[in-house]
Amino acid sequence: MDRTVRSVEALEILDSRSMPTLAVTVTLADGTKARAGVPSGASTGSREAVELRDGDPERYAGKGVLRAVANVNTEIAAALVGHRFEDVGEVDRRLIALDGTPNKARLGANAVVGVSIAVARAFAAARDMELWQAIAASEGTTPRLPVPHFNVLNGGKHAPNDLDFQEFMIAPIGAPNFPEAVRAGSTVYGALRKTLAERGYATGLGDEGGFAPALRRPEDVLSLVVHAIEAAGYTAGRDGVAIALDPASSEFYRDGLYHVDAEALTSDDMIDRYAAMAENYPIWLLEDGLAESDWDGWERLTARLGDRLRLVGDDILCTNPAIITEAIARRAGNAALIKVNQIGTVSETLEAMRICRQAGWAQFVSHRSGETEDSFIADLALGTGCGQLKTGAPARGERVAKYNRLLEAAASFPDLPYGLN
Ligand code: 2PG
Ligand code: MG
Repeated sequence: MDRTVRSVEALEILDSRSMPTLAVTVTLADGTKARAGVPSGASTGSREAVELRDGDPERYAGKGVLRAVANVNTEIAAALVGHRFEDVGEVDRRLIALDGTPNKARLGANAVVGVSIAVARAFAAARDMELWQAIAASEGTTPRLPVPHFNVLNGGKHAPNDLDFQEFMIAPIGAPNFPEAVRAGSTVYGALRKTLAERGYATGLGDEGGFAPALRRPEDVLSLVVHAIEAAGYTAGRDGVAIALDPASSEFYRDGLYHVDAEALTSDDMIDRYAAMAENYPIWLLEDGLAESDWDGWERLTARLGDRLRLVGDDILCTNPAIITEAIARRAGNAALIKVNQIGTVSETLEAMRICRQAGWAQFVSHRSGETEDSFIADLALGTGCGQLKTGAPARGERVAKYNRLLEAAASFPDLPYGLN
């Protein structure tokens, strides 16, 4: 195969929230063509790589991405076209150097990540490999179908209700295989819809496809989700379907206090509250339980609950290898959320995951609340064998695109193992 780049082209498309984003197409000299759609978050970490938006109030309320598109079609294309590259890492290093900032603010992380993903896909296709196979080959990892974490109830910035916690996920850890995990997710989702309707709650959806009823207390939601799991015929817990939470607490942390349902709580109050929740409900994972700036709180949370719960850092870590290294040293959490656009290139994402693996930290591959039909993260989770993926409800095209990609892999490669790692 010839890894010479023939063309790199971007255009402005829409994401699942009706906001502009980029589609990038990369063509290699041998004619191989690959495309990428760029995701976009709403509850973003302050140290994330920077999305470039036009700021022109006349178009999409300033959210247009024509400058990022132009950066791909001019500067980035000029730096890549006609050049032959060894691997995605070499392309990514070229992009990082061309950008010249520590957070991809000049060219835009949305421009850079679209090119990086399209290149990774093109290089795999040119080798006649599935993308996940190419990732596994480059990382020396064993592919594994991840436990899907379906976000069935939305709050926070992802829904117009008064629920402060952002995500209530169901994780069929006990399912015998990936297709059965998807069936469990869909069945519990249906049971939850019925439960909500029976109790007079609306069943409209939030940004990630979960229901967005007018509930406020996180414990009330947990009771409903447990009820739905059991009504669907599953065991609530790690043997069957467990619960994972992403409160996205940076969003309700103000002046050193966590504002949850009209209460103002200290870090230690929050830790007590989580300990009680873990006691009373089958919760196995807590993401962003404390805020991105509350490092001392994270250390205490980990000392208290790290043996019982997977404590995943999202906003606090931003998929950033340097910050993850610091958190490992400080024992702040025991797992990292992995979002490609938070750091901005495929190879830096793989580096973040490598650092976690070496430290015995789990990695939780994630979508963004604004998505396209791009299914890169399904291949990333499968190829690295990290064992867990969250990509929203078992509903809506941009969410099921990822689950369906894994159903196809499970059908084509029946020997792939399934489950947590
Ligand atoms: C999160 C994500 C994805 P957003 O907080 O984990 O669920 O949300 O993309 O809005 O940052
Ligand atoms: Mg999060």
